[in-house]
Amino acid sequence: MIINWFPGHMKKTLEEMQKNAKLCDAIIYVLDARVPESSFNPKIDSIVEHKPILYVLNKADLADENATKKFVQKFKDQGKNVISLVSSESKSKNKILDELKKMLAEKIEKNNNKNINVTYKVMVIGVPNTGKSSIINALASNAKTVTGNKAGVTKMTQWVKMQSNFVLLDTPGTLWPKFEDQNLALKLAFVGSIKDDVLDIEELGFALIDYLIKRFPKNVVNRYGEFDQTQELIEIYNGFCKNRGFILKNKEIDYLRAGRGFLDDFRTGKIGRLTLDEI
Ligand SMILES: Nc1nc2c(ncn2[C@@H]2O[C@H](COP(=O)(O)OP(=O)(O)OP(=O)(O)O)[C@@H](O)[C@H]2O)c(=O)[nH]1
Ligand SMILES: [Mg+2]
Repeated sequence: MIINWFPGHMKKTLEEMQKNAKLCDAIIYVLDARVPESSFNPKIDSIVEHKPILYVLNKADLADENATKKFVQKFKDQGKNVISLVSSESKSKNKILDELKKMLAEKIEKNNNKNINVTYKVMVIGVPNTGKSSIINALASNAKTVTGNKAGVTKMTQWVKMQSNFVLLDTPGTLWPKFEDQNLALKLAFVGSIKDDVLDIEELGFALIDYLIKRFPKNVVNRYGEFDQTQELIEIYNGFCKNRGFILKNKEIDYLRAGRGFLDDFRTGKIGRLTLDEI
């Protein structure tokens, strides 16, 4: 399976982002804490490089706590403004606001001294499904954006007001035209940043179990039972499918349901809090 997903709306969004970046005072770059480096979009980096950027490692509740701490430290060592977050937690709002105010302190002070009441524009960007709209909703005063547990929910850019002197620009998740590194693409597919409709779910589920057995064998055993390492992978996989009841009426394995089931288990944290990028 070769993974690529770069529909027309992403190209358009990247062009719009380029224009909006010029108008914005700051950027919130939402990364997935399970893939903090794989969820960097090389196309975005060049668009926003001259702006103050707050990197948010969102979905920290699904990632390995220790790995998140290390990634946050690594980014800080690179001179980045960075926080980790669970968008639905009530403390998240102030955590982001405090950082934005710190980043824009000079500008805010200048404007306050001149007695000018300025509204600061912040563009929220990132690959699909990292929680951009959820974060905006956590920050917004009333107007809400649509969120959903699949990639490609936000279709258009949209300004949303905040209580403080900030407006936020929600943007659709964007990827890039070609994944040179298919292992990286797989990780993005596992966390749900690539629309499932463009993927072969049967194959993806199998690839996920293959990956997890190699990286996190203990978590796999805890969730799906002991397995014999000397067996062929397909035998092990079939065993897990049977353990989880992914069986058709004719007693054959239901590979589609299995693929969906294993992916869902991973994405909802049932296999454990796992960070896929290595640190
Ligand atoms: N576990 C967990 N789920 C989250 C968190 N933040 C968002 N989600 C869920 O992740 C899914 C995607 O959230 P969205 O806010 O729609 O993501 P998005 O980045 O706007 O997605 P696109 O618009 O498709 O690019 C939704 O099901 C959210 O409920 C978080 O901190 N933890
Ligand atoms: Mg969205």
